[in-house]
Amino acid sequence: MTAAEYAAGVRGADRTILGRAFTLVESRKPADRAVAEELLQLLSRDSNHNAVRLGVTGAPGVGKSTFIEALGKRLIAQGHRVAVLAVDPSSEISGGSILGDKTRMPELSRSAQALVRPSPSGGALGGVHNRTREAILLCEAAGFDIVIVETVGVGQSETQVASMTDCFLVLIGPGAGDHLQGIKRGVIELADALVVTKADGDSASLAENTRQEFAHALELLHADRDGWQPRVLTCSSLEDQGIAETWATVAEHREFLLSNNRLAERRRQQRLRWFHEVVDALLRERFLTDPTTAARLESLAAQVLRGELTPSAAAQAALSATSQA
Ligand SMILES: Nc1nc2c(ncn2[C@@H]2O[C@H](COP(=O)(O)OP(=O)(O)OP(=O)(O)O)[C@@H](O)[C@H]2O)c(=O)[nH]1
Ligand SMILES: [Mg+2]
Repeated sequence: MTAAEYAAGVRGADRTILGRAFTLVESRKPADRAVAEELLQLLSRDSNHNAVRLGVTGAPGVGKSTFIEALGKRLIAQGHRVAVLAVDPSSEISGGSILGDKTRMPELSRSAQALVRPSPSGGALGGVHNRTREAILLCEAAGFDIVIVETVGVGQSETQVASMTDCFLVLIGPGAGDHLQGIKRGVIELADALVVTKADGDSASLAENTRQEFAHALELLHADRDGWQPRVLTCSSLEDQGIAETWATVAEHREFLLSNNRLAERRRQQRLRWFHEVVDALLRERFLTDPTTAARLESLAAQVLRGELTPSAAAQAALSATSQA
């Protein structure tokens, strides 16, 4: 299939072609990459980039998928088309998947107005480059007006997801305030809103306490991003409480970003970061896949192990050997 044929299918929201387009942009084969770049170039020229790009992160089991299912159902009932991309950083770390079938969002997965897709992260070389941004563009071109990126709080994945979305939600469990120090400060600083999950049954009052603790902690942090004061809410995805309020906060945040062109500026900066990340990934790829480099790295590593060279001297030697090549 040519890039133009892919583009037509994606624009027409043809599920089969859309699925193949996702596979295409994830492919590492040089021939696929060429078609993928042409496709992305075609789509970026004309497609609708006004979709709400929402990032959702939180510790394993905090309730991300259940929350997205509840929110997504509400949004499609209002006439939206919702795409969910689940980034699995464990594929980078373990080579396997810890999300497994836990990305299940049964109703959204069945709905014609929604799309749920796992998005691989990292690569064979352990690089940070993934194809989630490309997947977001495909979803937008296919007419999804809300794109939700779910990631579990492992490794660098939250920072990456925050750098490709307009609004970043951090979900926290009831009682998480007891280990406030244990929650990565950097992640809290990225949050446009914190949502305490499972505010129901026996956990309802604990969730409210946690909300207050985090609201207080945010005040102390003076954590505002471009003048936006992050909100702290509670929700119960099982009882459909606080979901509408959370969406109202996302909408309010969007209005805020649209005023003074902040959304456009944020996306400009994201495109620049994207460019630098790809340059970085390509350099690594080119360097590490070169066969002579591989042999050279192996012998330098042996010298480091024997204590004959310091790690940094060996690294310098590895790089200077390539630049001479
Ligand atoms: N009581 C209660 N339980 C919930 C709620 N939301 C999720 N859960 C439960 O919490 C568990 C984990 O929910 P998930 O939605 O799979 O959590 P997750 O954050 O997506 O998990 P990972 O993808 O594995 O990181 C499940 O047993 C859910 O039923 C809620 O609002 N109230
Ligand atoms: Mg999940």
